[in-house]
Amino acid sequence: MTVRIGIIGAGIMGADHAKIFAEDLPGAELRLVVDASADRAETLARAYGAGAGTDADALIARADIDAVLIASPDFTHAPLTKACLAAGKPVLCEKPLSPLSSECLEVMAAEEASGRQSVQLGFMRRYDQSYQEMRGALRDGLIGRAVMMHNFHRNVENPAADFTADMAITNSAPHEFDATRFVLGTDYVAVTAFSPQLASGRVGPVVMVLETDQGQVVTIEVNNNAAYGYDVRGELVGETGAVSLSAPLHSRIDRGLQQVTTYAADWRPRFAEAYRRQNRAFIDFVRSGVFPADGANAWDGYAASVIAEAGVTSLKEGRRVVVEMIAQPDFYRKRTD
Ligand code: ISE
Repeated sequence: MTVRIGIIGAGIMGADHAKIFAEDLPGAELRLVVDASADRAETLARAYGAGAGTDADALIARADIDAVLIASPDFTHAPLTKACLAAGKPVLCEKPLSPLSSECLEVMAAEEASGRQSVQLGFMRRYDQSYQEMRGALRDGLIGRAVMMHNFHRNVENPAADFTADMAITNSAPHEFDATRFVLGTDYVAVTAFSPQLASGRVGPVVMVLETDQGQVVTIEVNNNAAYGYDVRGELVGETGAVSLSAPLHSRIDRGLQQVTTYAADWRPRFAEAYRRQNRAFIDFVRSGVFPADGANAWDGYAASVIAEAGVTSLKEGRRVVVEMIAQPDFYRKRTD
């Protein structure tokens, strides 16, 4: 069965997903692209011979659309995901599920009421080989019990003129909130956030110290104005060893008594294979109805959103904030038990 995909949002990520579905996944067909801008939708759709439009609800309702990819602005994610649930369409939603944990709970309630899981969340780092190997090393006992995990997430410059330190926590850091939960298999109980100021007046880095329910400490630096390149690093420290992420490197220049490697300008080259694997898992999910073993679900989206809210409060109020999550519903446990 060929899975006919409709994409909502023709921005950077919509375009990236369109390319993956149209060119890299033989089991998928890109059928329709919609965007608030008709021009943008048409330009993207034309590149892959798909249809174009501006109406997301019409896309979700169309009988010749089997599954939906949401890559529109963050605040639209939860309402559109709920519309997909109401229409019985499997959906891969870009992160975050919502900047508001209350909206994530609404999505979870709607999904549970539908009786089956159909929401996959775009935390693609779960499909990155380096995070997978880090998690594997921990599970295989190669480094003993996990004690700390350090994370660095640096962008060249913040993506939009209205970008704020809060958004570093609600839009960028959710990747780390989720990847660390995925690697450690634990949840968070508290977060303390700091933000050193930049002389340039640009949005400064946000540094968070998080505590897990297993007594581990996790540090996360999100620097959206690092200037020099896209750079994601991480190290998991165990009681008998440590494992670091290693970004794929295809070449290195040696000349003039120097060794030079390059950085990408943004996250797409670094995580290209992870996006492909994630989307392939989504297509398999649509066909089989079996939620992908490594995929992020709405519960994971809720967890990231609760941590982000606590982080924003901590930054604003200059204090350690307790992370309070509801008990994990059985519905979302089935996948791992
Ligand atoms: C951006 O919002 C993303 O979603 C990317 O995946 C991330 O790597 C980037 O740093 C964020 O700013």
